[in-house]
Amino acid sequence: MNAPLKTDPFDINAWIRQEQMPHFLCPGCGHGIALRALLWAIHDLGLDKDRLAVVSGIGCSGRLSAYIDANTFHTTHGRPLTFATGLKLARPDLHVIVITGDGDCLAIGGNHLIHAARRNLDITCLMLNNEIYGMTGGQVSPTTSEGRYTSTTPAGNTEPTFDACALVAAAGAGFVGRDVTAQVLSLRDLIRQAIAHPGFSFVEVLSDCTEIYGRKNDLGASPEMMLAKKSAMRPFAYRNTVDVPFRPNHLKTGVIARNERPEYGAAYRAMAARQRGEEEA
Ligand SMILES: Cc1ncc(C[n+]2csc(CCOP(=O)(O)OP(=O)(O)O)c2C)c(N)n1
Ligand code: SF4
Repeated sequence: MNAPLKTDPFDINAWIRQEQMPHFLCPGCGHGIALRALLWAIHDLGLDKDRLAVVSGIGCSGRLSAYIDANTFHTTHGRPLTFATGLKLARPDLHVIVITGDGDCLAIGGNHLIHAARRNLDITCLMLNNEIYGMTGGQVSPTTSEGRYTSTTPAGNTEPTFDACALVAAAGAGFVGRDVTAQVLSLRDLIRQAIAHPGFSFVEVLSDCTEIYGRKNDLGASPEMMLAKKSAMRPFAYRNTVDVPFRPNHLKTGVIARNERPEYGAAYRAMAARQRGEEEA
């Protein structure tokens, strides 16, 4: 996708289903900022609403697809990548974007994530990492930081966290990046690059669940939570280096990995054409 970026101003209302307002997010929830960054990136790339499909799972993050004025599919918990895979294979002309949470994507849906990355089908996956199951009352997730309190770790989490970007890069994803909601412009630019990448692209958005995670851990209000993450970042692009754990205080952001590999849909269609005897001489 090499078309020039649009220069007219971004108006979020042009991309929001007004009849779905007011939204259900708690005040200060980072997911709203992530939605803005995504829609801004979509605007800048000049995507056609009729050719855009947004697929989400279940969670506060999963709810976001309902607000987007395009083709949207609010699917089942942990399975948005499977729905998106079928959709993209059947309709390669669509831009398919998945919105998922850390629970949706890495716990119940972890297996699907690994195989989506391995196949390298041209889908963009936006994982909103707020370190908790927000929607269901604050249970521990695979990205909950060690020591943090959740409703299922009342004495503090003792499990190590998943580095989702390292996992997805190792599985072969074409494009992997991470950014934080405190930096909406660089997050927008990263999402733009991810959508433009012809292969499986994965963006981890460091989001905040102010109402449950923030309160349980006495982390302050939304601005304090965002600034704490921002101050723990190393804000420059890392290329193919996923060697250092990103916590504590080592939040790598920007483009983390690129793997130039064949895109699965094109390879699949070429194989199907050969089977039909349409192979080139
Ligand atoms: C098969 C299935 N198991 C469990 C649930 C309950 N459930 C709904 S959302 C959710 C967790 C959501 O957490 P996350 O994906 O991190 O999203 P967040 O709400 O934090 O944005 C769970 C366990 C479900 N809906 N379906
Ligand atoms: S419960 Fe947490 S993740 Fe869900 S809307 Fe509220 S602040 Fe956001």
